[in-house]
Amino acid sequence: MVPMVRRLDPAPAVGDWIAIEGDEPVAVLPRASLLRRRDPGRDIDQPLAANVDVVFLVCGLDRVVKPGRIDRGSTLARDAGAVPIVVLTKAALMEDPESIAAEVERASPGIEVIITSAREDVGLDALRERARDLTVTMLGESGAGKSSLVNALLGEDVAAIGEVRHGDSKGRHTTTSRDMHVLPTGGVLIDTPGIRGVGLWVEPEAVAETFADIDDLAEACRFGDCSHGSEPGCAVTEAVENGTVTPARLAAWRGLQDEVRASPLVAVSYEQARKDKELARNTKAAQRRKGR
Ligand SMILES: Nc1nc2c(ncn2[C@@H]2O[C@H](COP(=O)(O)OP(=O)(O)OP(=O)(O)O)[C@@H](O)[C@H]2O)c(=O)[nH]1
Ligand SMILES: [Mg+2]
Ligand SMILES: [Zn+2]
Repeated sequence: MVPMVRRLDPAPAVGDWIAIEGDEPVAVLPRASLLRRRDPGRDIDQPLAANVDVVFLVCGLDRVVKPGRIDRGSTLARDAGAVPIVVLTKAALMEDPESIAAEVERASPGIEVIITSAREDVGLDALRERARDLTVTMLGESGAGKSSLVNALLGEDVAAIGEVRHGDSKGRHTTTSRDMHVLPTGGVLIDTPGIRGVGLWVEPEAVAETFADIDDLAEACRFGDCSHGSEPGCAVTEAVENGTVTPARLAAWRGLQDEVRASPLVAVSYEQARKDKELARNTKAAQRRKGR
């Protein structure tokens, strides 16, 4: 470990590569991607991990698996150019984990779901396969079983495991820092503290990728600016009517779209685009004047 004696800009996040001179960190190397969420307290982004290829969205089967959480996590991952994979944990506690997996696949089409149990060694090889030679980070509530997976995948107890509360299965925020572990089977696994909410700080494109099933349909609407309400020739409403898209899925898509469009990041991008345009206009005008 190299101590951060000098303040670096940007501040390094887990997963960053740092240039070192002597034994002093001097720069954060350019990032391929940054997984981030909206800071719970302020209108800025909070980096979660850099250079991530895959995000395991870890959900404990000892509590209700919420499609909304999966869509949000998936959108964060897509924004960072990473592939989201739903990892259902503690399978042995459930009578029929496959039915939950099928429900998740129905509610969020296009996402892979892996059923695991750290204790009974279920699904661990599938996780190792997805992680091979890649950087993987885990996202999930406290008590979901992230650190237990880390230990099971590594085959040794490196991460502390916490108890969950009886009754609601809530965790106690056992993991408090973001730690990297190199897997003996190849790849790097980042354990993270449990997070309750995932506020989105993403480009609208990330929502479109998460909801690719609907987004692709929308291309076929008769009107380019179709609001998928009562317009004739709307491919989205048609898909809801014939059952290809569930009303819940459509509502989830609209909800995240509205949220992202109203977010400060998009406001900043629009403002920047406006300024860029204005600058381009002024530059052109100046060039024309000079040419006269
Ligand atoms: N029965 C069973 N319990 C499990 C399994 N995996 C994890 N648990 C239990 O779930 C609880 C929480 O596990 P952790 O691995 O600490 O959860 P975490 O997601 O790392 O939680 P935070 O660090 O607080 O975010 C512990 O009591 C574990 O023993 C499993 O496969 N089977
Ligand atoms: Mg943990
Ligand atoms: Zn439409």
